Amino acid sequence: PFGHPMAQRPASKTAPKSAPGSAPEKSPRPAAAVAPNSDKRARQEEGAQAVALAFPHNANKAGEYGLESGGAPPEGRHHPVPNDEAAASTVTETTDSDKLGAGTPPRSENPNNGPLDRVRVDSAERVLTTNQGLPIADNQHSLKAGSRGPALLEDFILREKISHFDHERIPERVVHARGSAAHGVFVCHEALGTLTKADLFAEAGKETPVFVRFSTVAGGGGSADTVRDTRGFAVKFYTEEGNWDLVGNNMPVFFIQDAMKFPDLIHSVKPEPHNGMPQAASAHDTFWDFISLMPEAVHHTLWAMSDRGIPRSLRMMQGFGVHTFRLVDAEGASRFVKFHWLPQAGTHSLLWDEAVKIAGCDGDFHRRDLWESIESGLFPKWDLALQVFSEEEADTFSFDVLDPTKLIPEELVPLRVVGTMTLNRNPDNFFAETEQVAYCTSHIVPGIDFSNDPLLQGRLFSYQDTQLTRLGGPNFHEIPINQSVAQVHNNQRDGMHRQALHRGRVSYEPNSLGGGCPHQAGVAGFRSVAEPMKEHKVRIKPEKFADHYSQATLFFASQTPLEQRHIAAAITFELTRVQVPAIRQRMVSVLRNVDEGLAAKVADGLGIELPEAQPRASGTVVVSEVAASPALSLFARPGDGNVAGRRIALLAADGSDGTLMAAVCDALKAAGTVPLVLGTKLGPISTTEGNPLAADTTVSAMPAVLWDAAVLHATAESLPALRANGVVLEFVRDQYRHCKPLLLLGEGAALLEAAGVAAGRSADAGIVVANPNSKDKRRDDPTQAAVKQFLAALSLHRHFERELDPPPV
Ligand code: HDE
Repeated sequence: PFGHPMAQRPASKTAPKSAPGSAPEKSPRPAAAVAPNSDKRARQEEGAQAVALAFPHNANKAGEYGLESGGAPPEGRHHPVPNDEAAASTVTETTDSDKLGAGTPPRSENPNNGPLDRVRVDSAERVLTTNQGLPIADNQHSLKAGSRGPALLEDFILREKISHFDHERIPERVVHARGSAAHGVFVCHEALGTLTKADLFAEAGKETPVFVRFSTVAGGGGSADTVRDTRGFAVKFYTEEGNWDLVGNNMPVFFIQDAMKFPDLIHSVKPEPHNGMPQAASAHDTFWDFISLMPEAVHHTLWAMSDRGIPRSLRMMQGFGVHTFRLVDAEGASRFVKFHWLPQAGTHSLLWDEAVKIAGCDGDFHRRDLWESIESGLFPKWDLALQVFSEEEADTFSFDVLDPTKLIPEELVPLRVVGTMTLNRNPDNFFAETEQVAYCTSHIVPGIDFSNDPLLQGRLFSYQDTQLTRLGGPNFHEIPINQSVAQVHNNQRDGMHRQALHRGRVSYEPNSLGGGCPHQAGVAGFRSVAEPMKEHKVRIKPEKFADHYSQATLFFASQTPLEQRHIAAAITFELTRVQVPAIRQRMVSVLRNVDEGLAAKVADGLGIELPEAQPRASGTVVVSEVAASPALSLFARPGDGNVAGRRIALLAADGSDGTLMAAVCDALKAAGTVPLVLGTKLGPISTTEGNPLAADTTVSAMPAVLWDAAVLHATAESLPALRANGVVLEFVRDQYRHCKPLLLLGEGAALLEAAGVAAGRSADAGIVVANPNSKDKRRDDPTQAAVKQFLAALSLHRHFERELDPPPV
């Protein structure tokens, strides 16, 4: 009688399907109650007595004591209840109605854990109602004493509507408030049973639904997407054994080593409390004051000041679990692991000048890019890679794997790709899904476990705690986006907004009256790795945590010269914004321990002498195992070079060559890019040859920063007007300055020159010149060849060989 819970579960019932358009079929009602309630009452009492008798004592007790038995908990004792009445809440349970349904629910089922379809609402062909279902006759007027009279308190319809509106907002996330999310699927490539018993890695081809939210950290919910910041990369896997949340970032390390410092860090970067400025920016005194006093933060700070802090697209970011976790196999043996997400589109970034301008003209740049790429079927994909290593290996590293300010160079532990995640569906509703999703690092599944990283340990408390305020109570797991697809059965009850109607009278364990259910799973359930501990209870860090610089040095040394220049420029910019000279000075003294060249460059930009280097917390200078790790450069992962979805501006003005433009446009479309005609105003553009062109948008509405590349086309007829238009010249200058591919058609080169790009400069591989003579009748072939070359240049993303500081335009 004490079988496995799965054995007792009936085959799940599917709701009867009704033909589209027809009224939903009613579920069959049971025949009228055959016995009077007194018979049922008797059966309930008999059943309760029988099931209680099956538990003469608590057979699990003996297994609760002593280390050995405590390590392998017994499965909870359980027994089937003899009849429906025995576990019923009420003997009138089978009374049915449109509201109650057909009586007893399927035994052992929690109907909340179904697909989201059960809560999706479509109001087509429906009248407007109040929240109580009352049809509303008039949605235009409040109830008044006469057409010119005062509104009446009686107007419950107005009050319900306004009152709901008044409470539409919930507290935004204290960090990561600004985010964008999508649904998708994770597919496992190979069975990983030898490493982990996690259900989502059980077999090749296994699919697990996911919901992924990307975010910035510092800004409020309405802040711009392209600010310099770390990006959140949070993945909720809806596995068959419960939800697993991998709540990571787009950088593999973090600012601090202990959760105790997180509120300090966040208070320092948030708008300063006296004047509420600046929004979504670290370029201010309090941030750098804190960072320069916390040398362990310098490694992450370099990542944030690198181009990783201004990604081109959420689709083009790596993701990292940051902390060391554990993989646990069926025997309970565990290995350490770091999680990595590798974007198939490669890692690409914006330029700072571009990021700043985009923030002004499209604050939703990343959100829009993610939405549009999914809507157009260009589904973003990431490979999941693992770095798996033993505790013995970990002991040999120069750093502590529990220190979240350290990464594991791929030279020490290579990446192993184990699956692919595809984001293929935008949410139905931003608030219900993206805003209400609640990620918690404590949402874990059997086969994965935590390490003792002190930052992770603090997070295990924080996320659950923050949802209580943000989502209004302890039942946030019942919000549809947060519900697991695995069955949820426990004895937690009540609280704000409880959805589930728990049947029966048992809400405690052990019990005999519910047949012992829900019962503990024993070794089949989640068990923490039994790690031996014999330590003092202390507030202290391990010694290896005291090395704050070796990996910052490694990171900087692993960047290309271009990336190093960008890091120096970003730090110089941010410190220039800092008002207190001593803070600038202190930060440069930190940088001296990272890289003398970097410190000197920043000091020069700030116009200060090099200060003394900071004293080190560790007596010895730790040197990283590897002098440079090329994988740490953004250029290490150019991606698959796919140009599909890239936005290309075709600059046109009265007098353009319509035939040529149409041919180029067709060729670009054939490659999957999105070419649009960019005019100086909307409306038809007359052409010298071919049909008039219709401008899709204008240079003022969509400035250069919103395009991946441009086709600069001019004819003798159109050139004078284009050359005389400052907005057009600014467009051309920015395209050039931001190192984007340019296709010069006809007199395009003259336009480039008018924008201030000297002829000699326009020779890099990103500037493709075609068809210098627009009267050349054999131009088709050269044009097609040029388009091909232009697309190849586009697949490289940017042409940084052009970049100079200060820029020539
Ligand atoms: Fe978070 N973090 N965090 N964090 N974090 C939150 O949780 C916190 C840390 C990260 O899209 C909050 O639900 C503490 C590291 C992401 O909804 C909060 C500490 C990493 C998201 C919180 C950290 C992250 C959050 C705010 C140090 C990368 C957005 C709202 C001990 C590995 C998730 C919320 C989403 C959100 C606390 C450090 C990533 C307050 C205390 C390290 C991606 O609970």
